[in-house]
Amino acid sequence: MSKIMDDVLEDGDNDKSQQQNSISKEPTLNNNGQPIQQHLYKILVIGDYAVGKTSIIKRYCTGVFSPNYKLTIGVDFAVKELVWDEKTVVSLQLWDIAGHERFGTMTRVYYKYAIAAIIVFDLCRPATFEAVTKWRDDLNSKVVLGNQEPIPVLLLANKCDLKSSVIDAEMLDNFVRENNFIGWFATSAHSNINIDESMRFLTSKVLEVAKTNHPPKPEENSFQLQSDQSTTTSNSKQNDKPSSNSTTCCT
Ligand SMILES: Nc1nc2c(ncn2[C@@H]2O[C@H](COP(=O)(O)OP(=O)(O)OP(=O)(O)O)[C@@H](O)[C@H]2O)c(=O)[nH]1
Ligand SMILES: [Mg+2]
Repeated sequence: MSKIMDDVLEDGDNDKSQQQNSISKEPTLNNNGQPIQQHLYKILVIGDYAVGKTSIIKRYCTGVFSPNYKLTIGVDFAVKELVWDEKTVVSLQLWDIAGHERFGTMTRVYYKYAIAAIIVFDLCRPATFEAVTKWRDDLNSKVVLGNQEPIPVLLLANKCDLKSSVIDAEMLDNFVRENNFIGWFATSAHSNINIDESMRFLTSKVLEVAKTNHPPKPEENSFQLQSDQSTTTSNSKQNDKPSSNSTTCCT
């Protein structure tokens, strides 16, 4: 078991669960001699099995897509480092929670310290959309921001590359509004549609939340991740260009 899981499990259910995991590391200086703030945020990626959570994370972090389905067991991690602007570097810890975990007892432990979440469904499997509210309710019952508000959640309608996918934009607009999601994107991990765009949008919301939500001190909430998924760095301005066949989004 990884060190992070040891730490999380040891921590149990104490009141630190109210804290978020935005930390600032030692400031370094940019080329203009200005301090660079480095932030670390824990983001959950949840939704039914086989909707494409792992594929989205892999596409975002490594640029790779695999057509083979290898189900996630328990939880996996990946970290993406974004040069947000000349004074800000953001590391997103993406927690890839197995779809089979919804009824598992571990989700409360996995959700701790998260500052935001992504719920993914499969545009070709209506049942996975019906499960979205259940994932959302489960999330809200297990993690909240420091001010007791729900954490921001983005909805991803994945596999929009498939001919059998059905996108009802008006319905999704209404759904996210009524259910308090921060927005939705039609995505394809396969064809790299709206992956960078959706993550960038989520990051902007996370930065807003972190500003107003009194992030805890680093020593209270510092994680070391150990995962088979590599950490990657990108410059948000360079790498978050719209995909060539960008499709619907609503924020
Ligand atoms: N066509 C298409 N296939 C996709 C897309 N995203 C994922 N897949 C395929 O869908 C299957 C499931 O993808 P995963 O990423 O493993 O799904 P998951 O949500 O992580 O599943 P669990 O780990 O079981 O919770 C795999 O065969 C992927 O290749 C997509 O955008 N388009
Ligand atoms: Mg998976």
